[in-house]
Amino acid sequence: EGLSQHGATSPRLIVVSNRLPVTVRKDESGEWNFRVSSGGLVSALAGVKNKIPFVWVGWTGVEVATSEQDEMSRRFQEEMNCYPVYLSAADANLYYNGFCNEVLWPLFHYVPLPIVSSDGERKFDFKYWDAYSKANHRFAEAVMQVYEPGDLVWVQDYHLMLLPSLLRKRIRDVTIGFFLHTPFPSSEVYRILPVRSKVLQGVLAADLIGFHTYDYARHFLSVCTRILGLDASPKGVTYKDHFANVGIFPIGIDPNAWIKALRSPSVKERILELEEKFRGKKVLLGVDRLDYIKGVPHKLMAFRNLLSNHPEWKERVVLVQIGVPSRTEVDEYKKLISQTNELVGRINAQYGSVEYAPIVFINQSVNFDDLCALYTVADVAVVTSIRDGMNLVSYEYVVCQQERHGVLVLSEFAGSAQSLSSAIRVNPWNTEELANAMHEALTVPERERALKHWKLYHYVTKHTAAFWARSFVSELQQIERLMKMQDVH
Ligand code: GDG
Repeated sequence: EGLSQHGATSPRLIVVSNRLPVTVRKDESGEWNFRVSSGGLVSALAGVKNKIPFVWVGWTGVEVATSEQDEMSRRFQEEMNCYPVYLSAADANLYYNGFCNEVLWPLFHYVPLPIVSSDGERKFDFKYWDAYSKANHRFAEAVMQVYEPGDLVWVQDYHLMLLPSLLRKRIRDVTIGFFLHTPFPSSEVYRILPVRSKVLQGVLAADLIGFHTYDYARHFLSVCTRILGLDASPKGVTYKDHFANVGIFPIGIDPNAWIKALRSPSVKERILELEEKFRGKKVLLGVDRLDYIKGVPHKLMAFRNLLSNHPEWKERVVLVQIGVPSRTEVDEYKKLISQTNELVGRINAQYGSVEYAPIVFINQSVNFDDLCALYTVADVAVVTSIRDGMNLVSYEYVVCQQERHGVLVLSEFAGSAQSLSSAIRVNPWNTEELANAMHEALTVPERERALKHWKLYHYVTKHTAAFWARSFVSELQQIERLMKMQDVH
């Protein structure tokens, strides 16, 4: 146990994701600064650390001159166990903004490609595809630099769908896992993708393909049958003599990080300040990256209906909406910022007064303490995604509501709606229904709130990020063992 077949070192988990969990920036003196970020994947992997050591491969997020790369790689490796992938700014733009975020992201969230883009050109640009393929090759080369026989490779998300096959070509018996953090769409939407077969074939070289929900897995399997004509069973798909297992691994959060923060003096102080600020008012809260999949305009319009249908709420309810800037180089996201600002302005102008602005829109990221405090003081959290792989905000709100038992309004199009059945579930496209749900949420009696909360809390604290990572990695290890046994025979 603990020794790889080659005896020297124990096998590691090589995690590959688009970005490393580190923000790299050049300071004024020209020195590179590294700041480790505390993303969801980081806390998830903390849950497997004592099971298997891991290293991380990913893009730096910035262009680094060739002359500086060796030194940077050395620092990454020594300080953080990370192996950077370098991309030129031009390639990164076509790969990341282009193929990932203008093609795959919208399509996987049921937003089909526009017939013509704003500059009158065809939307699907093969330059994007070439850059995507080139970037995936770069990641494959980076993994090859790190890989030692016996290591497991775990590829994350839609940015790297060709990577499993590129690795398989280089190392025949490598064990590869792939996890998709977004939804996987129905075959009728997926088939729009001009390079649909190539993308599928890329992923199918993995040994285990994981999704958040049963529906995403089901869509994937039927796409394999309908587009590639493959035999699929609920367990997986065979493609060219290789069996790709398919599994469902719903991600979660690290509840303890939030529970601990809620006990800290700085968060407690922030809670008191916010309570004072919102005294006499109910608080609805939205926390989203400013992405069109989050349905922020849908939420604002429903909130407007709440104010017009229920004038009694005037001056007595506030919607605090965090909209963290995201992918601001992509046209659709630029449009969304101005639409959101305009809608907020109009609603505040129509329903506000000298003392009262019904919507507080924060178009910035807030710090962790503030976020904890906001989750705590909010009477209702409103998640209105038009599609969302899972949606961790809904979970975070639940763990911060242990004392107050706030109510969660949750879109049925978020993956988390599959498990959080005690939320008030809504169709965000039905503005009137969403407005009614907000009203209902604001008026649920305490006994009912406590019961609903208890059920939600139970789920969120059990299905954690660490549990997700552990389940995926143990399944992958089991598959590896089975494969080795078959090789022996
Ligand atoms: C993708 C999928 C899937 C937000 N604002 C602030 C802030 N946040 C943090 C939240 C939460 C995270 O960002 C957002 O996570 P979500 O899961 O809600 O959404 P995506 O970013 O779209 O993530 C999603 C996820 O991958 C995991 O598989 O669930 O469906 O789309 O943790 O707390 N954090 C801070 N300030 C903010 O202003 N500090």
